[in-house]
Amino acid sequence: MTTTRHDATAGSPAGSGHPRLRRDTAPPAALVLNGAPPATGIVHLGLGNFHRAHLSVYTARAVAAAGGAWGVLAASAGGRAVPRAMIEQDLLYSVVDIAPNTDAITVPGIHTGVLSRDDDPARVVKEIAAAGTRIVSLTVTEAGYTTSPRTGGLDTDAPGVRADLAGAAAPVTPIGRVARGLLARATTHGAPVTVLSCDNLSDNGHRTGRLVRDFAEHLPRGERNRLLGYLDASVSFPNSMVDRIVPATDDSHRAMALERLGVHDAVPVPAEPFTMWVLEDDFAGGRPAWDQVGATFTADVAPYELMKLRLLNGTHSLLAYLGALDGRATIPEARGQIFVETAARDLIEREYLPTLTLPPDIDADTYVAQLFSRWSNTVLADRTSRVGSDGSVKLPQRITEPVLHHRAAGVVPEHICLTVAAYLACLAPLPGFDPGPEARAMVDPARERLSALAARSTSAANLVSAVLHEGDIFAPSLGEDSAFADRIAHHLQTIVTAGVRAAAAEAHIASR
Ligand code: CS2
Repeated sequence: MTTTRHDATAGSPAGSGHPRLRRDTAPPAALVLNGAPPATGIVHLGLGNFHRAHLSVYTARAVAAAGGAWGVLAASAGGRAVPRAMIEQDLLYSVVDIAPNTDAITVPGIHTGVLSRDDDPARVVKEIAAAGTRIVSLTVTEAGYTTSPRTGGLDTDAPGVRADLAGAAAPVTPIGRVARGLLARATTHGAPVTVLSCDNLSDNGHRTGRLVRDFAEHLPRGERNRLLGYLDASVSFPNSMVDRIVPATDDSHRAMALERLGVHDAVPVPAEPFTMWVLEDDFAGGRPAWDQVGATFTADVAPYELMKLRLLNGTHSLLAYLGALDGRATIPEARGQIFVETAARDLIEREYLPTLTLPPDIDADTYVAQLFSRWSNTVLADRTSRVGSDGSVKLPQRITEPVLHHRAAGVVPEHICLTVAAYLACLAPLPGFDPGPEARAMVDPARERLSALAARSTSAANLVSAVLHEGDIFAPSLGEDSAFADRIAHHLQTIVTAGVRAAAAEAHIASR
């Protein structure tokens, strides 16, 4: 991928001739932690841009404010370029706030190590098992949880899960790594630890706990009992809601970082200034003072999670697919089309809000107005192809419960059906239909499967039925509902024959 080439440490156009970002070249005003980071207390899985702009920033600020041995050692699930560049930069990188009239830049300085594919694959298990580790956090995306859409539990048919269960010394799946790391803790010292999911899954902490337990259940009896006993006694899985829009890095962000820092950062992270984190305060091994630096602790995270998953993420999917089909490369361009804005407002007001009980401190109008303004950030230019990627694992999180809610009342949620239809138009184009370059740029673990289903489908109705029954994407309960399937097929057919604007106009009228 081109990003890999541009992420490489050498030869980046923005950096030529400038000193690199390091501890002794970082401008003190940007550096959150001035000294070396504290000892590792957090082992983090997933070194993507979201982690680098969220947990890392909160943790650096919390340690700067209140201390604590909460350095972060992060294992990359992706390419080698980011870990390599961070190593060349004393484990530093910058977070570039991007919005009109902002020139803030932050260098969190909290990492104590980064692991990449080149490192000993057993190392991450050892790090999770280290006595100093008190939190294992995850940003591995929805796809990283190896969940079966049929059962909602661990997908024990997935090849990676099977290999990890078979006792590979170096597990590859995030759940395998966490489970084997916890088993090693149980076997060696048994000190308490928290597993903290920071991904957009409903009930993310408890769900992660369930997946780790499923893994334990499939281990040989001795290991199974040891791990289950340790999970019961000493491991917590708090829920958390995470929020910050963080696009992928390109050369324009390197140029901005250079301008603001005065030194060259090969791997800066662009991010909107907005940031939010709501957590359950259930940390078996203690935690950084995140509460002192803007995170909210509450006994019930669910209302925040569901609000964010539906209003932000669910609507984001609609913006991405309608926008891509209309030839819009970015979310602000998509959101700027009146037909897209109308569909997004209908979806929020008529289909998502009625399924929610908002948290007591949130005013719906204010929250929604803020979303539209965040989606209008033209300088951030978040891409429709980023948000539209991995729909097969994102959409079930965003739409399943709302669909069941409306179907129980005999209502067909038009704009959720439109979202699914637009997703299928992008990822499973029927023979002869070209969804355009933005749709083609979307990546999805189900792309091949969906293309095969599309290739043998003779109509939109045929394809929708195949996806709902054999696609292994949506919960079986959605496949049994013919009214839901018919409406998706209707919108898909309209998109293919008359275009996405016509389909959105129909959805608008039908939902009145
Ligand atoms: C987006 C999220 O990728 C997506 O589907 O909806 O990455 C979104 O930008 C973040 O959840 C914002 O917190």
